[in-house]
Formats: sequence, structure tokens, C-alpha cells
Amino acid sequence: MSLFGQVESEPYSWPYDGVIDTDKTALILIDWQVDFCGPGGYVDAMGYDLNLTRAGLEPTARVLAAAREVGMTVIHTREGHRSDLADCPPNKLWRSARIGAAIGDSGPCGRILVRGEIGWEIVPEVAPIEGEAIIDKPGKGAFYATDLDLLLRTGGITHLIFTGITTDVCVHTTMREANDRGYECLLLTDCTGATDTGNYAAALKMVTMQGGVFGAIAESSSLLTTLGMNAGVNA
Ligand code: C5J
Repeated sequence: MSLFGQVESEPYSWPYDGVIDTDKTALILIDWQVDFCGPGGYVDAMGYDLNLTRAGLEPTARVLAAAREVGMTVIHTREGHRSDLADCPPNKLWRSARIGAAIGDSGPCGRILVRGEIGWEIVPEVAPIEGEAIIDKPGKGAFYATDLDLLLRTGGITHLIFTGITTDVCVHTTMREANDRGYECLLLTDCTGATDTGNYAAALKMVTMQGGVFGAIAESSSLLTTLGMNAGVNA
């Protein structure tokens, strides 16, 4: 077990109940997939600016390295569907077709949001290594139709630090799901991105309302300082 201090964060210093205990804390990396931040993937096919979803990649890679160094549990998630799309609700499919990037259609990175395709892979900058769990999810929230809660509870994890994309969709949905289950959550503001800057800012603000309705937010440099790592030196 390694104990660290509190993170300078908003609207309260995180975690609420003392200090970071690496045995009880997991770093969650949400959907850092080619489909959401790579050329030719789903977000690209929808016509959104990839610079916005890629913005958090470098800081996330630094945090990932730090988490591995201090022995924190690391969990990755991937959004994707079975190749026959049997786990894709018809309304989700219909909406994706509406914007010209239908789930299951072939594109430069293979079939959009289908498991096993190039677009579904996690990008190399933050790729999982042996021993790190990967949660494959059909929905936006990582708790829905997965064993994430079971893995966390079995592992004694009570505190979650979030990075990933997109801030306003899968990251927010998962953070809300986690918060309702009693996990103490921190979202790293420079380790996440959305397809719209207004939504990004709003999603961060929402976390901080009502005294921290879903937890707290902080820059990754605050976390790295707490973990005893100088953000600049580890860059
Ligand atoms: C979206 C996600 N935006 N990973 N998925 O459809 O946020």
C-alpha cells in the first residue's frame, strides 16, 4: 500500500475522505480508441475536429505512466459492438446512420464501432499492458452490461480517477454511474476532451455543482504533484 496526499481540486480537495491510497484507487481510461480520436474513425467520419478529442492524450499518457509507477490499478474501456450488431440498440444504429457514420458500416479503419476492427483499438499512446483490465461495453456508461463494478468491488477499489473521451458522453455517463454506486470520483480536466468545446466546459462545470455532485475535477499536474512526480520532469 502507498499513501499520498490530497489532490488540489474543485470544488473540494480530493478525495473527500483523506488521502490517495493506491490499493483503493483505480485510474480509468475511457474509450481512447481510434474510433474516437484517430483519423478515419467514427468521430472523424461524423465530421468532428479530432484535435479536440486528441487534446488529452499526452497528459493522459503521463498520468498512466505515473499510475503504473505507483502501482495503482489501471482499467481501460472500449465502446464497441458484436459483428452482427446484436448488442446495438436499433435507435443507436439509426442515429449513427442519420449523421452519415452508421455503426457497422465499413470505413478507412474497418467497420465503425465494431469489436476487433482497427477503429475499435486503443491508440498506442495509452495502450493497455499485461495485467490491466479492459472493459468492453456496448453503451456509453462502462457499468452498463459489463463486469466493471464486480472487478472494482472484488479488488477493493473505492476511488476512481477518470481520463478519456468524450467528456460529455462516455466519460460523464460512466462517472455518474460510478458516483451513484458510491465510488469517490475525480475527473482530470486536461486528460479528457469532447467534440464540442462548449459541451466540454459544461460537462466539467456540472461535476462541480452542488458541492461536487459527481465528485471533483483537477488538472493532471495536481495529481502528479500529489503522487510526488513533477509534471514537467515526467513529461
Ligand atoms: C460517444 C464516447 N461519444 N466514447 N462515445 O459516442 O464518448
